Amino acid sequence: MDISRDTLILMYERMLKVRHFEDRVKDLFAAGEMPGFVHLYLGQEAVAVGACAALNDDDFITSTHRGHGHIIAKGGDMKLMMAELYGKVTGYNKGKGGSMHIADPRLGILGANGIVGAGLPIATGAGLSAKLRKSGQVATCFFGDGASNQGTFHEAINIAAAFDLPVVYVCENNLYAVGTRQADVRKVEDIADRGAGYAIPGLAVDGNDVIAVYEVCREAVDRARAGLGPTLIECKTYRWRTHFEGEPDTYRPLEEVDAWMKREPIAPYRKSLIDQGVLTEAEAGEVEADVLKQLNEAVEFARQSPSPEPESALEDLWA
Ligand SMILES: Cc1ncc(C[n+]2csc(CCOP(=O)(O)OP(=O)(O)O)c2C)c(N)n1
Ligand SMILES: [Mg+2]
Repeated sequence: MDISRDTLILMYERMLKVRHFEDRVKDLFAAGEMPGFVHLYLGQEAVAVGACAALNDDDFITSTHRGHGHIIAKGGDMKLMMAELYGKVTGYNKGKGGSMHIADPRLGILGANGIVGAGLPIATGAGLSAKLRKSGQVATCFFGDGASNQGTFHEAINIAAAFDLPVVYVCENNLYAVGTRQADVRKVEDIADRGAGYAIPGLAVDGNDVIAVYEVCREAVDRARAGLGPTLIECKTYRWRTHFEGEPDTYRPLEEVDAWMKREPIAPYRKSLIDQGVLTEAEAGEVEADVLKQLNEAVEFARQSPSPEPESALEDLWA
């Protein structure tokens, strides 16, 4: 598949943004600078970035409780995200939503979501809306292996298949739902095989290979835009951290974590870009330095922003 130089570099930059953003949030959360809960996306960068690079700016995504990576990958603003995590009035939701409720309708980001499986019907509705309006838009739905055992998965994909809706269902199979190992609660090996139950394509892909994710998603997006209906894509990946920050890591063999961390997605991609002459070593370093500069600015912006006034607590509750 032909992939433009701009797209190749964008994917490198966005994966670095996700990696550094999450790494910094890990430290800031541990230092007690942020309230609430954070679920980090470290290790899964190639999924969000590969899938979103196949979308246009006005296409939709739905996200999950582990949403920072999806939001950055769709072009979300790190300053507004960081301020939201700090609970500041300058954040995406004026500091009232926190990590699990970040949305940006201008970028087609229909929201992170603390309810497991809730993004599936929302993305399906966005697909139905696009079809009825003949807008040509596509909705990509991110969800976990755990969510694929929820009723919403089956209901949403059934109706999307029956109506040929322009939706790409991207399952991030990171082997666990909190501390439950998926092999203990699911009989099928590949979640992708469940596509057969709805007569739609179901494809499994290495979720740590950004090019593989991009290619399979672009084909699914093209299919969706052509009116040929939804696709189910299972990305095999792993989360490096525990389910949420602060939870003890007692349920995973250390060797398993180590083995997956050795298969990290960014360094080999960077090497391949340099080997192919897409970027020089120096240019690759400049991209990373610029990401770190933007991130430092986002943290300073968040720290220096004011908290919401108590009187505003009941504003913005209804739309
Ligand atoms: C409807 C619902 N059930 C249970 C929970 C509690 N919960 C939060 S995340 C999670 C696991 C989700 O696992 P998965 O879908 O694999 O996503 P991952 O955390 O691995 O990214 C559970 C059970 C919830 N938030 N919502
Ligand atoms: Mg999971």
